[in-house]
Amino acid sequence: MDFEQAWLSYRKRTDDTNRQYFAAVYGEFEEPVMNTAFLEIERAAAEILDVKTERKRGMPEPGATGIWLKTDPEEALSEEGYHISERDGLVVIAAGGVRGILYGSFACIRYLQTGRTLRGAELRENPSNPLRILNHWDNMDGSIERGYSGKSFFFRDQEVLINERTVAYARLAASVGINGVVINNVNVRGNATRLIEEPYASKVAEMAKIFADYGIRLFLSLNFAAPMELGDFDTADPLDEEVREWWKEKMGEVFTRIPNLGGFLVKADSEGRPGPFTYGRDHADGANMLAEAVKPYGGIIIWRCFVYNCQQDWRDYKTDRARSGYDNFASLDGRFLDNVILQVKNGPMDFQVREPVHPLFGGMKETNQILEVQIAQEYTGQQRHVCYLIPMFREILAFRTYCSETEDTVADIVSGRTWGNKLCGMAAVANTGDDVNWTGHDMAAANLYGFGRLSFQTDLTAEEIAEEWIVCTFGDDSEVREKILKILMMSWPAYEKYNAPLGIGWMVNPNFHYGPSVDGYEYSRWGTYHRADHEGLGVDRSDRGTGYAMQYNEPNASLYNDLDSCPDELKLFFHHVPYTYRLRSGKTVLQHIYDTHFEGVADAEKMKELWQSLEGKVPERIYRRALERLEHQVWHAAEWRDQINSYFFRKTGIGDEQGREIY
Ligand code: GCW
Repeated sequence: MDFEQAWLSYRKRTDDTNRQYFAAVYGEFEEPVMNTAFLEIERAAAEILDVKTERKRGMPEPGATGIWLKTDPEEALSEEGYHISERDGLVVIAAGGVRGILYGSFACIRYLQTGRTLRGAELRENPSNPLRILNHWDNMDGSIERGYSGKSFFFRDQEVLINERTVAYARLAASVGINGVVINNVNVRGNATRLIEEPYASKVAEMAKIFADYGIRLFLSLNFAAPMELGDFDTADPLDEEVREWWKEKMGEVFTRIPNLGGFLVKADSEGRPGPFTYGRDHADGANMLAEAVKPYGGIIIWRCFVYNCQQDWRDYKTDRARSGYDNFASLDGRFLDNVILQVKNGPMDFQVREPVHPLFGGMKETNQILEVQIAQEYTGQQRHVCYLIPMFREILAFRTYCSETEDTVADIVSGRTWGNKLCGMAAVANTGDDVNWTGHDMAAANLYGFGRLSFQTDLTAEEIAEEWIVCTFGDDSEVREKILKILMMSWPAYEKYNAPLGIGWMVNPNFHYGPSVDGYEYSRWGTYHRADHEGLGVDRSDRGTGYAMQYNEPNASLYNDLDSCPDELKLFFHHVPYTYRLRSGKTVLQHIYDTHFEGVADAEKMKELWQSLEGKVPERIYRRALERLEHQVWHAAEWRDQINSYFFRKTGIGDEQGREIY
């Protein structure tokens, strides 16, 4: 099987002070996750230290050295939390539950990978977010919606695929703290609707077992119209008694067949998918019907809020796609059952390189919420451009919503700190496929690694996460570390610079969402406009325009509503402004566009040069693969620069203050 181990490709370390600990592991290993923890420690010890680990049942004798895996309800730890402490040659990994033991074990392995000694170690972690989920948009024919790293490793030719890669994937996910995985596309079509039935369900159960051994719960995306497609109903009305009965029975079957199933993710009434609207019902009716049916089995329903009118008339200046999430869901606050979670994209549009934070965060007080981000780089360079997204996610998490006096950030809300709820967390649309390196661009693995680490430990900085990933992946040569860190940290700002300016977004080729096309979506039905004319551009979302800004709590509403106080980077998202308007930076909008587009390309060149200076210091195959992409990125960034700059030069007739070439 042709795949690498990404950050778990262990390299030897000879000069290690950690050998003594890894020679013996104490504990009870019957429970499958405990057994996994042992096997992982054993494997790391063999591959990194050349040490053979002995499995020792029970408690260590006084004076013994090694690692003791100890579930300990006495410790002030959540079920997934762990406490690592070393004294006199014995490392104790104490945890609230078996998954905590597994995460603690991977944390110990990170000590090895990053060359830190466990002597005197003292580390206590409780995960920040209860749910840390990857959403795969994989289809049963093996394709992946918005997939940029090859084909699905979950499905092939309408079959569920289980092989070595399944386990390798579970290891990668668990090693960074992922505890939930949705294996199929939210657009549930064709045979995917049947995943809840035989013959598929038994295969899904087999996969769920593999994941369960790594502390991960498997989820499926569900087709709201299943009663019509699988049953013989002519309705899927959530208030129809027979439909409700059908779901209850169906869920009884599914959870019996797939005992480790976590529940379901649902995209309803969105981009042509069926949902409760057809029957004059609302999202609470829809979600609650399913929640009731899965409740007896401890299942949860994750209901997406990506609901908007995708049949808009571009001539219509009043309808605003950005408003739709809030308009559809905010008034339903308090109506969802407690095993329903609303999953909200980070911004109100769709994963653009820059968007304001979605106003549903802080807009609902009695509803469980998951923050959905996208590490599949649909709009951020499709894993051909480097774009390290963790700095963006950190900004989103730190956003103050003003929904309460304290603990009001997005991180507070989705961790459960604000309202005290337990079902909440973070989800990422995954960036994996069956490419040999999992993520197409080798650098994109930093987003996969980073999402897991950040969702587990939200207080880690983007730099800390990047450095950890670099050292685990490439070793700890200081030049390699510094240069790759530099590339990663400059990559999102660079992408933003040569992309659509100042928060407006969407200047991409329709459908594929790759490459510049300023008017690509301007006269379409998707609600994604920049409204550029010869005088200015941007969408008026203030109270004089669509009113979107007023969906925020104060003082955010006023901050965005007012042209001058609105932050530069979001100016065109909230306002239609003249090209000659001076930003807070002192530059005119037009000159800002020119400057950032020239800078963005220079940044891309810089990233390529930094990488080239590492030739011979990183593995040759990785060097080549990434170089090819960086070369493409430089070329493609120039394409972005020249199309965007020329477009605005032609619209305005105003040249660049510095006289640089515009076409
Ligand atoms: O970003 C859009 C994508 C669709 C996707 C949709 C969604 C799965 O272009 O491909 O569909 O979002 O999030 O549901």
